Amino acid sequence: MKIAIMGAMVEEIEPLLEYFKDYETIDYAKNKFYKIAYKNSEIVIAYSKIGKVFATLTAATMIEKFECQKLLFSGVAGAINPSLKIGDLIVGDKLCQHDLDITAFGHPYGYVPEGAVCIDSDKDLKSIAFEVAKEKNIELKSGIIATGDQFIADQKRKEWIKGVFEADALEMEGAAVAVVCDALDIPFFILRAISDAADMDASFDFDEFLKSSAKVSAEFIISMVDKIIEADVGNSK
Ligand code: 3QA
Repeated sequence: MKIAIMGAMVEEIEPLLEYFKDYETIDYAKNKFYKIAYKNSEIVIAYSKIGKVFATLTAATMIEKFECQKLLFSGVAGAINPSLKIGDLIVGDKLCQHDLDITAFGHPYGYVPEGAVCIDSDKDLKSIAFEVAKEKNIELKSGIIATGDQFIADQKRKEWIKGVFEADALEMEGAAVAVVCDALDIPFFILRAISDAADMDASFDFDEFLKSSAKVSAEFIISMVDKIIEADVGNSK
């Protein structure tokens, strides 16, 4: 099986590369892809760079060029739900684009014709995540993640996103990955550890907690990989 693990920023994949160590580096599409032979499988790791466009390019490349059959995203997020504190983990049940707006034509926020406001992530990968959380006694929350090409450091914008999308956390790539994987029929999983509260202190907190929260997320993803491979034993490659 071929599994893609994606982040947006280098800090989000560094703990993965440190863990897997032996990788082949492939330059493609002005980016680097790190290929690892692991057990009977292959893992491809990359960070896309920030935002929906780069995330779309990288997710599509992972699937179309590197032939990945499942995609896991690991990274950090801003919290909307007040129960989420810095370092807490959230799985994206549903992903939506908070900055997609053709409401002038009477459509809801986040919607364009032939698209959907929200895209569901893969149930099987989610249940593996909750198994891991249970075994390791890690608290894992799940909820709606709102994606947009904006770093949110503003209480008002955050409240707006919460009100319109009922979102629990926000970031800048998840929904783009969801659109690609949904279109290409690739099971995907979006995991984020909270780095800030998307309010006026967001940029300070972000700088301080990016690395530590990215590590929390990456470590959780690592503990999912073996189970994903085991669960797929029936499938060749
Ligand atoms: C932020 C990163 C982007 O990939 C989305 C982190 C955490 N808190 C957020 C918030 N609003 C939106 N997204 C997030 N990621 C990139 S800007 C900082 C770049 O530093 C999730 C996320 N409040 C560059 C140094 O010059």
